[in-house]
Amino acid sequence: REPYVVTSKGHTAVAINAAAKAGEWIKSRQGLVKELNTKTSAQDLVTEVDKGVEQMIRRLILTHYPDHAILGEEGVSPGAAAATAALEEAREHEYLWIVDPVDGTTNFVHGFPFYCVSIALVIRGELTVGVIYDPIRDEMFVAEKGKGAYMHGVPTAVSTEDVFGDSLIAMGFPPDREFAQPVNMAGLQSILPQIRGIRAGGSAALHLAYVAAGRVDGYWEVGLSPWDCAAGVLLVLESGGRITDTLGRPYDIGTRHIVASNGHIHEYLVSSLKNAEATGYKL
Ligand code: 2AM
Ligand code: CA
Ligand code: CA
Ligand code: CA
Repeated sequence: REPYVVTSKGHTAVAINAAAKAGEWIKSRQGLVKELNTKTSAQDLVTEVDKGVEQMIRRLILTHYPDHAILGEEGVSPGAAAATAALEEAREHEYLWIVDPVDGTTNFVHGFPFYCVSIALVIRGELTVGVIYDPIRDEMFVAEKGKGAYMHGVPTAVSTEDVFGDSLIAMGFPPDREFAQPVNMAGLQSILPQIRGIRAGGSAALHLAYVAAGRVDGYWEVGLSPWDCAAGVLLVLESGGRITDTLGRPYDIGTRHIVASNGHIHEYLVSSLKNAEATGYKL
């Protein structure tokens, strides 16, 4: 395929260019990681690539918009509490960029080719731009509030599937096992028997992009942070889909437990998760 050509302007162009440059760098470093460290647990990984790429994206954004705020995963202390506190501070800013330099670090480390760069812009509390770039497939997903969502200039649309039994659903297993594992096991037990299949690729952002593009019919995951979801949420909404938390309540930038779908099968997912022995977690 031809390289992605930036036809957008302003904020969106800056986000696309940053995601493209970051993605190229990440791909060039696959298999060459020098510093592999852990954060909250042995499953929660970070490399010099995550940190370096985040710095690069910061520089690119600040070159254009020196007074904008940037909330990036690797600029925040590990763990859910620190993420929530950082968001509370960050959301005061009029222009807030939310950056996940590598979404799918475990995949990147293992050479499993399913990871992406995720960049969102929130203006006065409203999700305005969302860009997700998959450097392996060279797929650039772009959403602009009120203007739709595109992949390489072609509009993306959620699937039209309205039969839960014929649905392909994605989910995620975040590394915080103590918290997420009981929820995931119960959710899986409730949902898998009702549907066509489950996929768990290990990148929250890319799964959201796949809901937007109609490649899966729905997706759920608990224990996420703003940088995992923000860009993908706008992609899904601008592609005609629906986003709530796992109890069916409206999405907010601080929502950690997320359900995304084409809209048609949304209630099946939410009610299955409610029915699961999955209600022990705090929203
Ligand atoms: P990451 O690769 O950017 O860290 C996998 O199910 C998803 O969970 C990925 O999107 C991954 O993002 C995210 N994730 C990674 N560490 C996490 C953590 N400590 N808590 C919650 N989610 C995490
Ligand atoms: Ca991480
Ligand atoms: Ca992430
Ligand atoms: Ca990350």
